[in-house]
Amino acid sequence: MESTVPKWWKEATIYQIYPASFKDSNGDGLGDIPGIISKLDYLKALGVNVLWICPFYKSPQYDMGYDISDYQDVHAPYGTKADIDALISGVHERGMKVIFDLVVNHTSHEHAWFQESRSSKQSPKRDWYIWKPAKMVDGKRAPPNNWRSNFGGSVWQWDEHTQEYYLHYFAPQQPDLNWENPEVRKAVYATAVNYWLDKGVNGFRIDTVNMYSKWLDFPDADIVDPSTPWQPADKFYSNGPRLHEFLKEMHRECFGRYDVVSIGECPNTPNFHDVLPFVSTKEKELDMVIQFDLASMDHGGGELRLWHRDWSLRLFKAITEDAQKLAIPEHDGWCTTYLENHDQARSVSRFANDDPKYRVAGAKMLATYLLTLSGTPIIFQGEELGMVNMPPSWDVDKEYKDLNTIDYMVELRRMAGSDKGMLEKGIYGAQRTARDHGRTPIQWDDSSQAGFSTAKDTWMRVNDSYKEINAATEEKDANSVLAFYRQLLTLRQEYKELFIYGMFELHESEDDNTITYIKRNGDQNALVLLNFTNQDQSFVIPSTFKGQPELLLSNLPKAGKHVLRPYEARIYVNKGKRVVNGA
Ligand code: TEU
Repeated sequence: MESTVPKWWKEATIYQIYPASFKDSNGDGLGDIPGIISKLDYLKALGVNVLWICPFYKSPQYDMGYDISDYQDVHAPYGTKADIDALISGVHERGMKVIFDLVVNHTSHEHAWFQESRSSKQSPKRDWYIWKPAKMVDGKRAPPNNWRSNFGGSVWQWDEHTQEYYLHYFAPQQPDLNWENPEVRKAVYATAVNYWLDKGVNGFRIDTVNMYSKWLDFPDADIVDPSTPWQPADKFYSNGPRLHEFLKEMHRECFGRYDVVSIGECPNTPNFHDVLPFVSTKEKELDMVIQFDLASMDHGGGELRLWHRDWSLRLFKAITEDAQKLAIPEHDGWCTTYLENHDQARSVSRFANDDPKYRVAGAKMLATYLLTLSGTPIIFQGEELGMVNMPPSWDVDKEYKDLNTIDYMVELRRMAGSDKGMLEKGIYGAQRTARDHGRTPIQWDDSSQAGFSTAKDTWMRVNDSYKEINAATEEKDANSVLAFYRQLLTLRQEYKELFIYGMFELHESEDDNTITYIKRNGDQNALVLLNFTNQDQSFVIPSTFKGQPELLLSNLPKAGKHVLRPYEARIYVNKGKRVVNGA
């Protein structure tokens, strides 16, 4: 086999929508479903073909909808069930597809299943969640083990009513379902998955998909921070003993019965060989996964995960090469490529440069990376405008709304005590990497509230940059980040045999400043050159490039001969040799 098997979801470019911040249609300061519908033509014109809608379901919103209390109902401030139907048909009428977010590792504590489960130890649904008696330590009640939850504190929450602890990998308002119980799995498939697939939804992005199967002996984690009882337990949260069995069953009962896409979010799984079984076609589990290696490269690990650390371009390249391997024919899998999502800071601020002098070139350079790789790219809302992080002048305690950041600040203050240096370092970490940065309202124009809302106050403050960075201004500018995304998205489809199905060949893996790769398919090839620095960088055309290089696209005018200017990106192809439909 010369090339991997074509599929619609391989040719997809996904655009991720975070409903709270996309577009407010009724002036309450919060985005909503009619707001999304009003922008479908904008998305069609952008050139993306699949929309991923983050949770819009009924939820008390402790974690922005990742705490669902009814899988079939809609969070009222976002709209109605009829609005969701209109969204699905509006997307389909425009020839695009739509996927939803599937959050079934946990429910909200307000979900009827949990309400019933916590009502008594005899409840028929008691076993639908994970309950454990207290451990007695020195005559005092203690949780069953020392695991720290993803948002800080213990993963165990004491329940007064029935005098037991329940498990929550995330917030206490997000109790983990007991996937060991076949009734739970059946109920999940019917109510959360197939209900929507029957309505014509084209698939799911699946939240924390590798956390379903638990290590039921719940061993204590190693103590890395003696100042707290709660220790990082990342290696225990994920990839439990029955995970692959559960995913095969979900494929059989759900995804395999429809022509849909399944994209699993897969934290704590850095190793290519561990990822392959999830996505290898013959395993019949998932179509692709969202890995975390790039996304967490500049995050501190351990007890304070928002802590900022330096990242290196060498590692960036090695991670890219590893993911691209999943898509080669002998592995028969597929991968995703993304630089942003609702859990991440803005990529131009993280990986390029958000100084106004370099922002446009930097955002276009990253776009070139995102849209020339094999695997399905995911563009996060606002990334196509080159949106940037919240400014450092904003008060972390006032303007950051994410429970993860709020919990982090509590823990930071506890750890820092009177150590001002540590406090400042911790705040700097939030300013670099907090999830809030991706959640500010989309900047549609330069009117007040950036055209996102007519409300006086929006749920999160609009980024100060909106006068300069906004869709309306960029629409009028042929050299804008938005215009460049449109061009690239057109080229990705036009040259799909290279950018989607071509084989990835990394060059200069040891270079700390630039990324160089060839995408190859038979006699055709494209060379991609990316300068990640604010300095000129020289380059050579790799000797394995076949034919005469012709410049296909560059993010800066008048490309010089052997030098890439700051944040310059170029794509060369051997046009003469082009075979149309060579995929
Ligand atoms: O995120 C899962 C996840 O492991 C991280 O990306 C998460 O942001 C981090 O652990 C926080 O410290 C998913 C969702 O994308 C995220 O928004 C939810 O908060 C989380 O699951 C729980 O549903």
